[in-house]
Amino acid sequence: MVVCLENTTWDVPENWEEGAKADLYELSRSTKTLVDTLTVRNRKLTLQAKNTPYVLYRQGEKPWIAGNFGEGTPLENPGFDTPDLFMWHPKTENARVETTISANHDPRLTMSSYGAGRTEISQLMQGLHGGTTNTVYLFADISAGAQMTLQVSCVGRTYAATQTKSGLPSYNIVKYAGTFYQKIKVTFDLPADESSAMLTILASFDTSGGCINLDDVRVWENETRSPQITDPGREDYLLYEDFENVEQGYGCITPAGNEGSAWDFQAHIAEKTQGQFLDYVVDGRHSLKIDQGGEEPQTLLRTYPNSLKLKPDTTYDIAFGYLTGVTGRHALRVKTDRGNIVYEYLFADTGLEPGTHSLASRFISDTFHTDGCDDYYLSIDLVDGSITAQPESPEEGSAAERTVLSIDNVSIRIHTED
Ligand SMILES: [Ca+2]
Ligand SMILES: [Ca+2]
Repeated sequence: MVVCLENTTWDVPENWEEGAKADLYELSRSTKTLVDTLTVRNRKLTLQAKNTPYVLYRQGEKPWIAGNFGEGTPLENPGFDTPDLFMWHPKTENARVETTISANHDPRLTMSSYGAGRTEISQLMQGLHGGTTNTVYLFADISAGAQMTLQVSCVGRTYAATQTKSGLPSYNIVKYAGTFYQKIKVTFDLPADESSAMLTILASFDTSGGCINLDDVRVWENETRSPQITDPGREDYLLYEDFENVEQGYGCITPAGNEGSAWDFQAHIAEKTQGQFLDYVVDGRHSLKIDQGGEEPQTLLRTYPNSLKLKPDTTYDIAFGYLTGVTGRHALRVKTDRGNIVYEYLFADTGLEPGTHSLASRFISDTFHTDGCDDYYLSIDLVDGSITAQPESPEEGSAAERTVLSIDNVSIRIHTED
């Protein structure tokens, strides 16, 4: 690509003979347009000034044009790579919807307003598989004064998630580490005879106006079906995660970003497969495994207000399963940033599963009561990084293999007296 500021002469590759022709294409956001054919003179090509990006091909070569964004997925243009938004059917009321370019040169969608207003885009997700559970998610940076709803409608049932500005930087995935982009997701069930569902993204702005930048709308078919907190009979649940069907990230729990990074190299979704010598799965096929996790006491993983919001002065039931080969290194806590800890469980060595090389699983059910705060979160903390699995025991696996923590089946629900 060449940006011409004035008449510019360029040397051509050695295998371009005198008199060879080159097609000059002008570039725009979405296409390349043939505007001239140039001739090699004295091993050089000269372009006329126009302060425009161009690309040159040998005459007759077909230019490669990126297009059909989203091909093979249920959505067209899900990353807003082309400025055309006709496939998203935009509607606006005293607001704007357009594609803009981020500081990292990534096209994204921007919804904005100078005062009270609303806007929405919608697209039919097609080619879905009937009888499956799917998750649609995106990443959005929502300003004060703005509110965003992600909504899926399918055969008379509507699934929705609404969010406002995030007060915490996110370390959910590397691309958005340290920014205020938050993941917003909706999980929905598709009836057996359906292959499509309507996705709508709505933004509304109060009288102060505001702005929402969003990108990377993704649709992901779950491998199995995890219980959802929206399921009938689970109305008391605020959180449930079995890590069996997790889109990009770690589900309801995200890295706390202490090092200013996404920290994802120290946690991952562990999988149990046939023939494994040892595995780190607590229950089912997948669990969240946390490797050694540094030296200093710190919060390694936590929930965010968009995945868990607890009320003051309320009793909750908490349950989780885990395995570890070390006692006193990690804790699960429910707390606030001001150090108000209303629940703490210190993980303890679960020992080996008899007859195997894998650590045994332990399941905990407990109750806690919140006090006057409204910013509680669930966290996995490194309590004492100097504690490792001891003694070194080859027949039980090395200390490093056992200085780990896997968690699973994490749930919080409002306590009811039986
Ligand atoms: Ca994009
Ligand atoms: Ca699991």
